[in-house]
Amino acid sequence: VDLPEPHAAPIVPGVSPAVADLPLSADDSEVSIVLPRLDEAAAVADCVREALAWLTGAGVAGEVVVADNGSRDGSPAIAAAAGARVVAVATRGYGAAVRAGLTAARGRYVIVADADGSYDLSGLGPFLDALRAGNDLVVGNRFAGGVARGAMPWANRWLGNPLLSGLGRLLYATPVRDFHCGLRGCARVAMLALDLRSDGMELASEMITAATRRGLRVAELPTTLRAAAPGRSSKLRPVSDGLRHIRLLIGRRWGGR
Ligand SMILES: Nc1nc2c(ncn2[C@@H]2O[C@H](COP(=O)(O)OP(=O)(O)OP(=O)(O)O)[C@@H](O)[C@H]2O)c(=O)[nH]1
Ligand SMILES: [Mg+2]
Repeated sequence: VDLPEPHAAPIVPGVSPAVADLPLSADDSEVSIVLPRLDEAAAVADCVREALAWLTGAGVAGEVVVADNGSRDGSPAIAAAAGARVVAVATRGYGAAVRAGLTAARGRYVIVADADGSYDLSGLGPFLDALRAGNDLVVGNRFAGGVARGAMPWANRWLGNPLLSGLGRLLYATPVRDFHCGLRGCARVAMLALDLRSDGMELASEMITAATRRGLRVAELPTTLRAAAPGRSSKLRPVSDGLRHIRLLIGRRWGGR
């Protein structure tokens, strides 16, 4: 749906040119790959290794940061052994973990990905290219890139995501068509300047709505979704998380921050 820009006058201009021009200090990274993670012992080591291998192979100065709030399955130690910097987060929830990861990250750019094995972390080049080109937020689109058989429950694929992403596109002028994609890149200082507040899964929507309202440069990229690692359990609670997304989309359109 193409509607007029809801907030024609950006509250803050996009910061992308300045971000791309900032010099990197010696101990800085260009890219921090942030993995929010709760009890992903089955998958996290492979995710960390895959991300580190991509950094090395692509010749990119970077790090892998795992943001964990209270995993009880030993996955913090597993992630650290695989080479990640593990950040302990006091507040529960996906959003709290991503926000803490953004704060702790040292990279000019941050690429956020689920730590459940569902995203291909060996092919992050297009995300980095899009960020280097000056986009402030680049969100994956799994429907454009391909969803492997069994990787997404039927109700999420055909009901929840289309309804919520459709509502998001109705209310906000955005190129994003997959509001809940867990693979997304951003310019770190631009994202921090948005002062995101969500603690739960609705942070995925808040990143898009806040960036749009502030006039940042937002883009999307096709991305594939693999089946998550066997043996892990989903953290998504479709009904309550869906309602949190709806409340955020509507609340931020007509008021609030
Ligand atoms: N730190 C932290 N991470 C979380 C929390 N909830 C979810 N995560 C992580 O956020 C990512 C997304 O959660 P998933 O359970 O994969 O949610 P989803 O991708 O919407 O649903 P699936 O279809 O089951 O994969 C995973 O890496 C989780 O480990 C949380 O409360 N704290
Ligand atoms: Mg997942």
